Amino acid sequence: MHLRSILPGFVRSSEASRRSKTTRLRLDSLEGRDIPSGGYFRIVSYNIASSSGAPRTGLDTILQGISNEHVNGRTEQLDAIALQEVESQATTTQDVANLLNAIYGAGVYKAGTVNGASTGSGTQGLVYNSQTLQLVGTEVTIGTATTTGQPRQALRYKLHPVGYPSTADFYLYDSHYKADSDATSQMRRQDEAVAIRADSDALGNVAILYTGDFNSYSSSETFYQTLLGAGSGQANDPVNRPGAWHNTATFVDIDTQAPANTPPAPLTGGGLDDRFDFQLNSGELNDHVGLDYVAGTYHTFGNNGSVALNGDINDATNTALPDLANRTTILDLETTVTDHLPVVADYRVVVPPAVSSVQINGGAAQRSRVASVKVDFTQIVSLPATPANAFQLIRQSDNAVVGLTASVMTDTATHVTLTFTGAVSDFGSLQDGRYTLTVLANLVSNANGSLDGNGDFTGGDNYVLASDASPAPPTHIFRFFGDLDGDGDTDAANFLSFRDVLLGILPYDPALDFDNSGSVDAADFLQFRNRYLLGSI
Ligand SMILES: [Ca+2]
Ligand SMILES: [Ca+2]
Ligand SMILES: [Ca+2]
Ligand SMILES: [Ca+2]
Repeated sequence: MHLRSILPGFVRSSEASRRSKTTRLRLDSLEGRDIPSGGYFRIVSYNIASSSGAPRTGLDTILQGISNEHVNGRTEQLDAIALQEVESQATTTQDVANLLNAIYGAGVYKAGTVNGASTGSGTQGLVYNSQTLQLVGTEVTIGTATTTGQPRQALRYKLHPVGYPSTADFYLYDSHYKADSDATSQMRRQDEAVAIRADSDALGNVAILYTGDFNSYSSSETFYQTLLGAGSGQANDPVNRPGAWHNTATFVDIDTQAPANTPPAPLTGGGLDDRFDFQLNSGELNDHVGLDYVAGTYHTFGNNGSVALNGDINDATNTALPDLANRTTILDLETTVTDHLPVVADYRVVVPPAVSSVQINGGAAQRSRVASVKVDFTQIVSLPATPANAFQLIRQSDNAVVGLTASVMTDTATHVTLTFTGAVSDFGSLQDGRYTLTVLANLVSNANGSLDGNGDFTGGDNYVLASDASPAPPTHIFRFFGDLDGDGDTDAANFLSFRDVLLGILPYDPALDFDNSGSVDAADFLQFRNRYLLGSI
């Protein structure tokens, strides 16, 4: 039939609007979430025995090796180094930052500023990657340095992972406990542990790392048990192998001192027989929220247990660091740079799953027939047995609930395509109207937590996409039959397109096939006319 016989005077054509029918593709996506790469942090505790000044030659090669080592399959440029036995922050600690900056770029690594009081062997210090960590607030000294009690003040830092909310912040204590195994020295270690726990318990339930040279001989020592004692600052030992560590073959794989039998003076020799160096953590580093310890990553750099008790770390039997081309250079340097080995562990900010994008109609601009909504998640997620139950699509004008069918596709993340059935749909399309999509946080989760709907890195809140009342630009979910260009109206330009399809000038367009019959015909035209006369939603 001829169009004009259906509705004389209907045609309001112009060549300009005719040209405007160009098909466009549009991806309706959320604003990008600025997630720093990986969210991983590699932290080292290292006594560099340099309290008289500059670090010894080769420390930079060891630190670079720590960054280059694959741990759980990942390399990670060092994020923080808790140093012991530095002269001062302005000298030795800054020297270490400078060594790293010579490798990784000027200004990348920064040093702390506060020196702890000391009765000998210098103070501790912190070097951190300023691109990944910020030092927050004041650096705090803990305890009093005396010749009868705690010999050196501990240092406490608060660090903020760059790009993440403050819920990922953590505290780092850096200690150099009293050395030696006699009863008095043990009591002096306990003095420091008591001071640290008084301070850390007062912080409340926060993420804490207790790092340093603990000079410990056995897990039964009072000071170690004080650190592991109940309370909000309670420490966990990721190694969790209690026993008499000193000079015991079964613990050689976790020993950190001394890496050489006959090192250059004044370094301590005697070979590998002590577990002196630690990174203990609080429960908040194991709670799947904010920053967490990455299980299985805690290790002594260069020691995988292949060196015999009291051996040298560069012994020919050592099989550690197989992925490093300069492994023998590094193992040699570990016998001359200092008399301790670095203790390394990886941490990561736990990012709960979120919605990365929503595609309406596969990204097509048209809102004439809206037959699918695809929800892309940032990660693989668990959904209910009936996945559609995790989604709600509601028409705003009357709160009518759309019947949903969900088809789930999984690759490196979960993708759910929703299609429509029931009373609020017409032949597989949403009915006319504006809609609100909700993804229910309590039904979408994985090991990183439940859905983070608003993208603030804290899970447990629904994702809500409510179509704007005004259609320009129409990035949200609405349907108005005939709106082939998705601008919220069915207007003259849309009519020209419809007419050309109806007359066969343009090929069949399923977006204009109201009843999904396979043809665009008079029945579809009547539906089109109704919307054209209304104009817009
Ligand atoms: Ca945590
Ligand atoms: Ca959230
Ligand atoms: Ca339109
Ligand atoms: Ca039809």
